[in-house]
Amino acid sequence: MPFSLRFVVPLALALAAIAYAVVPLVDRLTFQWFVRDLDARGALIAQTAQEPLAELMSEPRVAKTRVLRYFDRIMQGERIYGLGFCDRAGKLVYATNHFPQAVRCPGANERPQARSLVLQLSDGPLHIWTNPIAAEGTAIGDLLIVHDMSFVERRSADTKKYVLILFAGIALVVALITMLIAEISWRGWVAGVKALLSGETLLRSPLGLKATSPELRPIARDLQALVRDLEAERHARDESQTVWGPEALRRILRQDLKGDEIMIVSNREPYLHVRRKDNVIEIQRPASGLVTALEPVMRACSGTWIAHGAGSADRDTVDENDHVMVPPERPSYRIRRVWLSEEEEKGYYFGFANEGLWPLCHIAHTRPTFRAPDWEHYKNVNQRFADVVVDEARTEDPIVLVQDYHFALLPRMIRERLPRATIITFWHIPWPNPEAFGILPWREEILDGMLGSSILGFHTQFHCNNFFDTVDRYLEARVDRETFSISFGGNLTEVRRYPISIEWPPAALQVQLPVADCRRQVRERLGIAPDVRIGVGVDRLDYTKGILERLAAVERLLELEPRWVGKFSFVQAAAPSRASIEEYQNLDAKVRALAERINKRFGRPGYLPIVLAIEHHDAARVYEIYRAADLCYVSSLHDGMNLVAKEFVASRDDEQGVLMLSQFTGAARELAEALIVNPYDLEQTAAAMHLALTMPPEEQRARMRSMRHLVQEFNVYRWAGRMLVDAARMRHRKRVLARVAGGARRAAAQ
Ligand code: ADQ
Repeated sequence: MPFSLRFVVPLALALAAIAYAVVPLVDRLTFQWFVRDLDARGALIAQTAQEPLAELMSEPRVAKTRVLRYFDRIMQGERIYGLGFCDRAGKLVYATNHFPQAVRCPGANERPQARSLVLQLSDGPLHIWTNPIAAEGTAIGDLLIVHDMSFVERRSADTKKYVLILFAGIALVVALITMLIAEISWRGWVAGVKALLSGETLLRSPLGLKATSPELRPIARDLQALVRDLEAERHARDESQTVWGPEALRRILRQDLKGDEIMIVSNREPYLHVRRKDNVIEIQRPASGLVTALEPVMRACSGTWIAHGAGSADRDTVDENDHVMVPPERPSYRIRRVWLSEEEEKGYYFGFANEGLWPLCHIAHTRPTFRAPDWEHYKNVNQRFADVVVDEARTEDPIVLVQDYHFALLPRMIRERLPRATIITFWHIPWPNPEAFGILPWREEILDGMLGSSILGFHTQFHCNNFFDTVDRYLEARVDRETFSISFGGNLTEVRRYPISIEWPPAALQVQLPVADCRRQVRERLGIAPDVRIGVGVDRLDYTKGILERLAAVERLLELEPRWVGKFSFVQAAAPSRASIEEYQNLDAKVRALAERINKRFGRPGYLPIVLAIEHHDAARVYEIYRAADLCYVSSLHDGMNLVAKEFVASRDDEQGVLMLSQFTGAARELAEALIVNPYDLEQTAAAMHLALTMPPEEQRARMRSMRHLVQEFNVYRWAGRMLVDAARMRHRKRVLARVAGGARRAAAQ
């Protein structure tokens, strides 16, 4: 049955039944009204006729003709059928012409009283009003007033007709209004479900019924809560039972994402082709946690990794579509290289990303520099990458993993071209508070760009909360801290915490010698005597890492505890980074100068308190340094996570060594057994260094064991896996709701 008839047919039947019941009732009522009306008229006529009749009747010889003339006068103008007068003996003594025979006088014994009677005759009903007439207080007879009631029948038939017409009219109007409301409600419902499917209105109402009647909302809420509960339950069960490794990622791809297309966008590529001086092309793999985490995903799904082609031989190794298959030993996925001119790289990467957004997001007291031309480059490069994503996408709804602050605008740009894509953006650095972020001249654009994402990830809940506050402050968006989501411009973004980690077991650990050998080798290489204890710091040479504060803490230790002079050296391995930026050049100079000053002050022949190794080391060498250390100090002034802390823990399979960790790192929220310090507080950090150097081996073991357990369990595969599972959950929910909406639509059309 068509949708609208479902409302109209029962309505019409109900109204017909009511009309059927109402018409006889109306008929009876109108008849009674007329009878009462005629009674009143009869009484009035009788009252008027009382005196003249009494007078006429009191004459000794009543002249019949006078009585009848009087009767005729009464009948004029009134709808009276006949008049008669009965004497007390019950005999009709005077009657007008046509006075019906059937009308009888009251009996002689009846008490004189006014009354009415309806007589049903063959040619219609008659109303008879009998009214006693008195002369000087004595009843002398009864006046009979007969009204023809056939007009009542005619009027009753008319009334029936009008009642039926009225009901038909009401039925029509109600049906039209019902159909109209049903149509509007239905459209609203469909729009609501559609909005839900796009994920937009999760925040507006549970099922996103922004244009829908509120009655449907509880159903929507229940449906959504059910889907969410089932997902959460399965999710929690799966996550706790999973052994997180590359195989777990492959299983998620196979089972949950079932061959969905996956793309990664990052500034850095997972493999660079570099031309050596001897003209041989070499493949380099940047030591980055991100590559470690995402490569198994790419290998398993044969996806596409889009990145800036920065290697000197990158152009020589791609095909005509700028693709190169990797990994070289067993090609299973492709890199799509994006070429940037020197000017573009300067503006987008060094300029806006690293001189603007990087210091903006890190509270390290280095002022950001914002230049309009850099911003233009940033926008253009983001647009270039968006074009490439669209160009590479083989499906309408790929999963796109956007990495880091280089691509804040990209999610929105992709969303505009591929509205059904699942875009997961991960922000690897901190998110500042709204005041700090507010100085960015293009803050709304950056937030808008990021909110094109389906899921936006940060390392800590603190950064998520800062992001919520910032959006709340600067955009007209709906922020829901209960469901951790933001609704903006018709798009819903879930904001989630995904603490990044390292692979477990780390590949670099497989090639390590025993700890004692590592210590010996490092000492030999760096010229540190066997009886000198070793502290290490491993970082990119970046002002956010607190390297100056770290060296100053060593100096303070040597001042406060002179017994460590000659007995403690701090090795600072620092990989040069972003060296074309002035701030980084200054830092390099400052670090070298400070180390030199401390070494001059406390150094002696054969002993340097600070040993600088400012160069890039391969991962095996970094792990060797970790294993040689008595303590590792991570002193970041602000850090999204900090993988060095986790690498140090992972490297110590001997369960020895102490981690000193800045409270301003994301890692400090997970590695509670580290010595958590404020890197700005030199007294405190010097004291912690002393504590670390004197910590009994059992305590070191207990702390290290607990941290190792945590890093093992919360490794980088879990980080990537949780994002993929959330993407799968989101896609699954959309499909379920699409099916529900489709089912409802089909049911309505039947
Ligand atoms: P980074 O700022 O680069 O990362 P971090 O997490 O510490 O900081 O990672 C540094 C990596 O570089 C480590 O893997 C380390 O081994 C390596 N490294 C450091 N010094 C090196 C050297 N001299 N030679 C060779 N390798 C060296 C950003 C954010 C972090 C976040 C990561 C991952 O700033 O907060 O943890 O992304 O999301």
